[in-house]
Amino acid sequence: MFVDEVDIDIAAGHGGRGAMSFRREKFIPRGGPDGGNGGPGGSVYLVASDHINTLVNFRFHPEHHADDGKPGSGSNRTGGTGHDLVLDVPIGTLVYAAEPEEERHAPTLPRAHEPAWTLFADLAEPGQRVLVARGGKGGLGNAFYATSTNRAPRKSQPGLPGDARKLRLHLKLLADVGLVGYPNAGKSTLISRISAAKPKIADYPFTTLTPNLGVVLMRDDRSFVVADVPGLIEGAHTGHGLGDRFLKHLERTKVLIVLVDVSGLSGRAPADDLDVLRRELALFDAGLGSKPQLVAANKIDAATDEPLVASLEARARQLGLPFFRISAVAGTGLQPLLEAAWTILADARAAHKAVVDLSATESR
Ligand SMILES: Nc1nc2c(ncn2[C@@H]2O[C@H](COP(=O)(O)OP(=O)(O)OP(=O)(O)O)[C@@H](O)[C@H]2O)c(=O)[nH]1
Ligand SMILES: [Mg+2]
Repeated sequence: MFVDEVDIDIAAGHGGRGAMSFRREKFIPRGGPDGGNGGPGGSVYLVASDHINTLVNFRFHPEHHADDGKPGSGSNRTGGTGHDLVLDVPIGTLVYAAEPEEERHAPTLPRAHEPAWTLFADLAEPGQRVLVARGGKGGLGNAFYATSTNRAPRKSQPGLPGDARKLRLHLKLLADVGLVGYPNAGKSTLISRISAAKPKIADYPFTTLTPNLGVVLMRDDRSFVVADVPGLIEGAHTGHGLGDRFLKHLERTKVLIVLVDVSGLSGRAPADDLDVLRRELALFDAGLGSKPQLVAANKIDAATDEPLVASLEARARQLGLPFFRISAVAGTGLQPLLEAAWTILADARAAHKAVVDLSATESR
């Protein structure tokens, strides 16, 4: 199972201080107490959003704070409320809260470093929202303490701290983009180049025996999940090679990158490889065969036979498939490929969102 997991620290805002103040006006010699209450601190919420699909941004920003409440002031003015903090998380995020660590009095006992985690929320539905840290109450101003016997109380409260806690966010990853290709085409090299995944890479076929997932980060906070699956060969749908049982990992993807080795070292014609791969996909599952495909001619750094590359390109064009020349090892040509994958992905997400929104309106 592939999971994205991240620990974060969140803190709600501190309540504002209650004011200590007395009315001062001309002709009213001893005005009564008029210190207002402090405003409450902002709270922290998590919301399931279909705009993001990984937790990776939390890795870079693991601490989050809502605003503090404003202090009260004279003339019985209550302080302003601190702004709430709303954090978007992907749909499907499980939220665990750390149990407060027990105090251990015996100094010889080591402290438990790993806190106990309890499930706090399961954000399965789009828009689902959960309060994870409540803002602190504002302190009472001195106006509150006035009584018939104490008309000039010199007492106010400082406001209470907001909740602060550690959360563990846990998300089961689903691949957005699938890498398919013959064994040894460079799929694992590519995923290691575009994500933090560290799969085994070697110069022989069937190096990858189980799928690898990696998170690809692009500028402007864009991210997607890519899956590297074991190599496919002709007849995979009848069990040849490692067969097609890994292809089910690609069923939920929105776009496939078909990686074809153009170094010439495989001894096969790249254009034929493309046909075989597409046929195996279609024979496995019609849905998989009809997903958008991008053709990537890999090992372009080692390609010595240009007509071989050109014939692959011609075949891709004939099929109406976008074509990219890349070197997974050298990292060349990768940006246009990733941007093209992103565009298809973003369109698919927007279309999905439109359907969800429509069904929400209809059921109203
Ligand atoms: N020259 C060159 N070699 C590459 C390139 N990409 C991958 N290779 C080499 O090709 C070999 C196979 O790479 P892998 O990434 O393991 O290939 P794979 O598609 O994952 O292979 P399987 O897991 O067996 O299906 C390794 O020796 C890589 O170093 C490239 O762009 N240029
Ligand atoms: Mg591999």
